[in-house]
Amino acid sequence: MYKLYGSPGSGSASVEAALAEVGAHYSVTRVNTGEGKHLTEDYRAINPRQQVPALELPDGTVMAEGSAMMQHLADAFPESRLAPLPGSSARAQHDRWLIFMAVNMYEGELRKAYPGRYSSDPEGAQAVQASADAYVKRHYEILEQTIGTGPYLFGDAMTMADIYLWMLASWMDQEWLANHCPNVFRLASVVRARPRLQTIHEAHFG
Ligand SMILES: N[C@@H](CCC(=O)N[C@@H](CS)C(=O)NCC(=O)O)C(=O)O
Repeated sequence: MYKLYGSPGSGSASVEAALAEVGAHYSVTRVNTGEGKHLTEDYRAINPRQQVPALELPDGTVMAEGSAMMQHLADAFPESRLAPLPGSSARAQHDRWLIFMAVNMYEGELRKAYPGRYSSDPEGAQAVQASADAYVKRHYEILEQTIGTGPYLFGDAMTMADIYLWMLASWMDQEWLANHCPNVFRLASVVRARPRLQTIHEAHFG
């Protein structure tokens, strides 16, 4: 049994969706970051960065970093075919784009969400947010060129990278996305419509 620590609308959405898609037995423990529930000593013992998601594996070990969880779940449930085989060049491309999203786009979203952490100037929040917004959008435009005819990043087969992109895309201004990145917009809509993901989408992003 997997135990996911997550918060509505947060980076735990992609891991919850991945757990559902692979057919894992899992539970979700809500650590509502909007209410500061991640700032307790009990939660620090689970994730020293006091962030969600955190994932307890069936053997009781705990991991952080959502993108690593996605890779782990793909490998732990190979029959779900949610990532190419480890060691293949297709897998190298899959991991490349998954990490591209995690270290650039998700990271940029954090600068938009927590600008005070990125400037010692109390007046600096708006500038941090504006440059982060441009940074995130530049990476969406790179991804947009990569998708091609789709419907997924790698053609007909959905992978963990698509689930991750659905989550990130749900954080974006939908009008901007539809106008500037129609391939990403379409991909996210296709992922959202998958039977196992519809209720998860509703619960996280309404
Ligand atoms: N690098 C981490 C980032 C996790 C993260 O920043 N989570 C946010 C929610 S989306 C969080 O817990 N925010 C609360 C905080 O940082 O105080 C990952 O990819 O999993």
